Amino acid sequence: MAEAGKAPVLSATPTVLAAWFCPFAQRTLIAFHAKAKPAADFTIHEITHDDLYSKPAWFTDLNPAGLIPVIAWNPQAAAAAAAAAATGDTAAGDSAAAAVVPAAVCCAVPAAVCCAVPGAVSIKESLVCNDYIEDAYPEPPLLPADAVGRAAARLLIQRFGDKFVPSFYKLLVTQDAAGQAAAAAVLESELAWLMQHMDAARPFALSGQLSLVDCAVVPFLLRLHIVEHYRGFQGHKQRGVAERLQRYLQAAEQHPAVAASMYHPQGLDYKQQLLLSYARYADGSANSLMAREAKAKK
Ligand SMILES: N[C@@H](CCC(=O)N[C@@H](CS)C(=O)NCC(=O)O)C(=O)O
Repeated sequence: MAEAGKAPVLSATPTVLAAWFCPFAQRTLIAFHAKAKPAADFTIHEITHDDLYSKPAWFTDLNPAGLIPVIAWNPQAAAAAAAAAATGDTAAGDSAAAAVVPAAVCCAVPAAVCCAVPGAVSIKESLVCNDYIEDAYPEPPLLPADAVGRAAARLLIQRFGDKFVPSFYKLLVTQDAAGQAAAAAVLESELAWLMQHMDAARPFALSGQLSLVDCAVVPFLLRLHIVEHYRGFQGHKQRGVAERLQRYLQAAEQHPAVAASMYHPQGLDYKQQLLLSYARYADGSANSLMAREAKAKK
């Protein structure tokens, strides 16, 4: 068993709770890498597989749902550290994030982004995290400037989350051939729909620039080899899809923000390790929220 990891020490700059194998966390890492510099502007805290599923208190303190990604920071940490330094209390300064701010400070942030770590802000849900990043870090913009373009982007993101993502998991967790064929048909038609609704002439989904649409869809499109391997999925090779998809993924993988989000902590082959990490979905033994939802879905 992998050794359980440590709790992140929150500072005044955001920490992203992520795992290399998680497509939802990858959405947020792509958006962050597109806008800001890791280490200087944000910290990535890699959660271990064990902690993700055993959910130690420090994790559910940040997100009671026990899901990643989470973006968390402690707005008071800098002030607390400075105050501790001024009084010579270096021990308190070192653990400024741990809880030097009274719990009541939490009331200063809206309840939905408050958490059990006193004073800290905690944002959850990959698409909400990405909207936050877009709002908080304006450059470069990841949405079109015009309202109609923004609506188009949001429709693509919403449909992908409503249809593509559940059918991807459904295809993986379903054990019977008829159920797999039904899920594969939905996945195939959703992939075709997405390709038809992306910009046909330019590299990314909406234009020549990376957008929130790319952040939302690329992590899952990078995992199509998993459904091909375990379920014989061929939808990405269909006419009218294959060529555009190939060009799209080539451009995406070359984008520095996407490239930075494709890592394995021990430096092993990323796509091969991804394949192995989905074995428990394919044999039906995965017990994650997505696996349980997919199994329950008719
Ligand atoms: N709707 C959530 C889904 C996040 C999610 O399911 N993340 C997985 C890792 S890829 C997780 O945290 N799983 C833990 C569990 O299911 O217990 C989002 O978009 O952020």
